Amino acid sequence: MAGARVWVRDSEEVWVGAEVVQDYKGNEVKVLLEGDRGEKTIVVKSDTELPPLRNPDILVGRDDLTSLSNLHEPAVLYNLKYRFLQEGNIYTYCGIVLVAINPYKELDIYGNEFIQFYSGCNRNRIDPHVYAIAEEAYSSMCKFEHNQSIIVTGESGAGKTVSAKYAMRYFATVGAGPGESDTQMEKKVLASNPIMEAIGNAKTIRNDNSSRFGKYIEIGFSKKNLIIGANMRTYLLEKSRVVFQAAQERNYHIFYQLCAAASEYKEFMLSNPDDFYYTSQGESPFVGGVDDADEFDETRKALQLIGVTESQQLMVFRILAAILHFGNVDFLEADNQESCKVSPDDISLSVVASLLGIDGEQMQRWLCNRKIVTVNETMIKPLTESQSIQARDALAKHIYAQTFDWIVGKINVALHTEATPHNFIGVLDIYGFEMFETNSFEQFCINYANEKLQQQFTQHVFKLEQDQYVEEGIVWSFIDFYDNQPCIALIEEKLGILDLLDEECKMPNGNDANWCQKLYAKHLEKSKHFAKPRMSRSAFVIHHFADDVQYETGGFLEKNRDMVIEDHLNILRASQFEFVAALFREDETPARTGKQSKNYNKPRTGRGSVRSMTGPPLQGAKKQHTQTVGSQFRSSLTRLMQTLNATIPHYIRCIKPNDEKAPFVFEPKRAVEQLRACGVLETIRISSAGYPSRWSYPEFFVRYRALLKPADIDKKNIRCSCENVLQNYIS
Ligand code: AOV
Ligand code: MG
Repeated sequence: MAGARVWVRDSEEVWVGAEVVQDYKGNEVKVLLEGDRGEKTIVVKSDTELPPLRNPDILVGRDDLTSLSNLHEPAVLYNLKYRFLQEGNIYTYCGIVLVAINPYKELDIYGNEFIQFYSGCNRNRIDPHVYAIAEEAYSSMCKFEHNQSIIVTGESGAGKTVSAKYAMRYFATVGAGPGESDTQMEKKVLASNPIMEAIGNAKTIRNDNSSRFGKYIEIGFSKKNLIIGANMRTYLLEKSRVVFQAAQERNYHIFYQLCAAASEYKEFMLSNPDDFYYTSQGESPFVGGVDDADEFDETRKALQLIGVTESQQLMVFRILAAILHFGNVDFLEADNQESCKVSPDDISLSVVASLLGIDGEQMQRWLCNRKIVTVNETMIKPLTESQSIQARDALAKHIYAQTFDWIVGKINVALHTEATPHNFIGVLDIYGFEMFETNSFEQFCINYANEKLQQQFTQHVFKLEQDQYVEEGIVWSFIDFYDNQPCIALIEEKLGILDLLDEECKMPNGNDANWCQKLYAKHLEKSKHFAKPRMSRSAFVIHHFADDVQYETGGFLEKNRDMVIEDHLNILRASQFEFVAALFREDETPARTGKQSKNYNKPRTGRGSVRSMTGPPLQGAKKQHTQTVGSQFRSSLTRLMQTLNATIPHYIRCIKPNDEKAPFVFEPKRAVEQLRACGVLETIRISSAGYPSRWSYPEFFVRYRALLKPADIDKKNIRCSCENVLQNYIS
């Protein structure tokens, strides 16, 4: 074995190249490491096992990882790194998956000429690209008349939203009718992006433009494969961000955009984001390289394009400005600390009242008191200062969520088509797996969604593999693959985490601590995906497919209940502005999210009980949603999986190569973590456990014909010639 080129584990580089210099001694192999690293003795499991073998140089830089002869983690990592650093290629295939490494640099590979180039091309003949995947989906739709989806995954900041936007741009271009179309449908489809980013994206420590909601947009095509409409479903907006931001983070972009245009809207009395509690907590009001005023212009243009009139825009901005002022409402605690009132010298509430056209006195009253209705009487109970702050924040979140939903509804109306699309291509862009210092309900839901997508992916790949074997008549028994069903079961099944959370929410004295104890009692040592952190009695750990995440239970119940006080809503419903009043009337909820019809989601514009993820219905004195946020999310994910499973999926796996957002820097440790987590290596494991090489007869013939004597070559029967090669050389 001396001379064999192998890969050896390394604490920094993960894997380094080496050459075997000495044969086995027991289970030890001596190797010479590349790059002046010297010699090293490594231990292998048995004297028949080699360290992973390196591929011949001719294969380095292959654009499809599954075409590598030696298919394993070091080969994959090296190949991706080589393409990324040496060739500046961010895209590589791994079988059916497109791996995209975030370059953190504008690349000149997305212009219209590239779209034209990829259009109509078979992916095997051209460089991997998000446009190639989009083309594959488009042509597959045209050919098979089947719905498709593009599923983009990857951790926060990996490049999902960027990839999804390019995919949408591709469809908008190839699916546009000839000449200038009257409806400008494709322009409207694209205009939805800046709007949704303004109201649903924010700066986090992981990503300056982090999506804080999930989105599945179905682009509908006619029989002639031209775009005729679209429909968007959104998933669980992170509402808590409206009232709270961690250090270095921001609220939703739209608030800063609005502040940047303060001078245009004098009546809103806006100023610097630093002046508002809701936009200053992160102490980081700017995003590098972003001009909020310019972005705001783009947001407004896009709103105009999808048909939000200027007066409607003004109302939306008015409401958003009111939210900022609302966050500045201060309370004065009474001496006995049992009640409070709005500070008399604080004008914020009166600004809110005038902006929203509501009764400020009433609002003041119901911010500081609560009505308690019993069988016999109705009592008024004063609230403490912290309860009043909580009530204020809950209402601010609700107002934002209703506005968000109204805009989503408007977009859906604009994208709606009377004709039923012949087929659709769905593009899924959700929030990526994330883990912060402190993780709460939001991270729990986000990571749960990613867990579901991961499962959808492995099941699909697994099934494809199996189908291919059946088709080729190859007999073999299947290997195990990492199945994350037990983790999903822990979260969503009966007496699982969400179920116990809902139970606790129903209890009159339910609280986070009790729920946490119940989780320990039920799942500790019973589920291998559940653990209790050593130093805490108020947190739990889930072993996710991507990583272990510790969740703090504080706040889960409140976020899951998501209650708004009925008296507050009544004040808003009595607004002098019909726009505001309608936003909070139950029966006028505009077209919403999370619903689907059998084939294509017609936007719902009429009245009815369409409820959104972000603004569910309310009932009773202190209204409780018929469904908790967690169980709504669970149902909407189930529906999403059903939709995805009924389409032909195309996967894009985004990789974040470094945490510094540095252009073309590849940290092998970070990359390998994600490759392991996102299923790329799992796919490879499935492939290489079966038959790792897939060659067509012509490909095989071209590569190995040199080994044949002319007499063995039968050009009319390539298959037979291939068999001759094998017969001659494999004994
Ligand atoms: P995400 O969607 O995966 O994160 P984004 O798509 O927002 O991540 O990408 C983060 C940033 O990386 C972008 O704002 C760009 O600056 C850069 N980037 C990503 N892809 C490219 C590309 N192809 N070319 C150039 N720059 C790119 V999150 O929504 O946080 O889960 O929740
Ligand atoms: Mg995103």
